[in-house]
Amino acid sequence: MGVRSRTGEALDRLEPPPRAVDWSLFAFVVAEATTGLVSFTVGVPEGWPLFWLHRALGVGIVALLAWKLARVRSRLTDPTLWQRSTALSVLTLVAALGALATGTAWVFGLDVRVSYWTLLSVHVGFGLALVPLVAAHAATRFRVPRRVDFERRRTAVRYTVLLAAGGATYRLQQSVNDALDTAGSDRRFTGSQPREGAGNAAFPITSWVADDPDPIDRNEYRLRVEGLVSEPVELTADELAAGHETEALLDCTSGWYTVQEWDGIRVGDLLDAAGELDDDAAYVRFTSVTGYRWSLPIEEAEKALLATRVGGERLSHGHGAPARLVAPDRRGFQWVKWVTRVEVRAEYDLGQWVVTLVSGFE
Ligand SMILES: Nc1nc2c(c(=O)[nH]1)N[C@H]1C(S)=C(S)[C@@H](COP(=O)(O)O)O[C@H]1N2
Ligand SMILES: [Mo]
Repeated sequence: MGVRSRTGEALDRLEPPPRAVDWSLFAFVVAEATTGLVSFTVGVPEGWPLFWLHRALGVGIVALLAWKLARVRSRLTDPTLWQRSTALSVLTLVAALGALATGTAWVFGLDVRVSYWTLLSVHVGFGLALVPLVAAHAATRFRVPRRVDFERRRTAVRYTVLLAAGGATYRLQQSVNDALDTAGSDRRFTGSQPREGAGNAAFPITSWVADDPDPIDRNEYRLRVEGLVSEPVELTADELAAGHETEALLDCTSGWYTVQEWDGIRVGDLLDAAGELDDDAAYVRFTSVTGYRWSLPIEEAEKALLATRVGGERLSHGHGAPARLVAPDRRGFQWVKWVTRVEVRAEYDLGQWVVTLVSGFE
């Protein structure tokens, strides 16, 4: 028996029953959206398993989709079998292939940009579109899953093999990157690609949908430090240029990272300037002139920096002048630009998740 037919046989044995393939596809897509979104909040290397899981699940979807397409092919290719729901099925397939293709191209280090969107942002777009499409598609063809479809031992073996194969495929892919020395070989564990050089021009300006304020007049600028402090203060831009330096890595969820020397004032020193902290002080909230905001637990905030300079240059407007938050180990979207207010608070700020998406809209 040849290697080919033996692999084929192994694949056949791995193939779940049709209903199980359908439900697994649904579950895998939901798991992909979840791991993908959660990964956006992970900036420390210990978070790597989440990124591996996301990639392994993606390889699993390729296998599931192949089994599914082999089964339903005629429903798509034979016009006499077309139904109203076929259009939705095709749309779902297109989104799935789009997400898989962009994800795959991204891990191989392909660095095409669609205007200012990176391939990774396009991947996220396809992925987010896929969730409601898969849900609607499942609803039109709903079949209650049966216990026989998920017979316990076989199911456990199947999905373990599927995910392990996914992980192995990803490992193999990394070796290919290293051997070919593609842009993919410099990626961080988050998948982000490097932007080299020092200073304002070395890395892109990245802002959310409508967060685009007018340049702030340095002489009129004041930073308010307030909240649960005994002596709220206002500081000028010059007072923030305290000469405290730190090297930190900015990793944007659109798929790039840069290591820069940042210069400014330690947030701990900033808080000292505002007197004593209240006993309830637990978070520090950084708010932009646009309303964009993020909070850090107080111990972490004290070690963070409010930067006025990058790579030896005064921060440019686009990068958040006069002052922006530098929060090591946090993803880029938490590094608030154009900070005008630092507030000590007792409570976690749930609203920040919404505000960062919609700030800047009038
Ligand atoms: N006020 C404000 N701060 C912001 C943003 C924004 O849209 N508005 N974008 C964030 C995102 S998504 C990233 S990755 C970094 C990018 O910083 P840069 O534009 O200096 O590269 O800023 C963060 N700070
Ligand atoms: Mo970002």
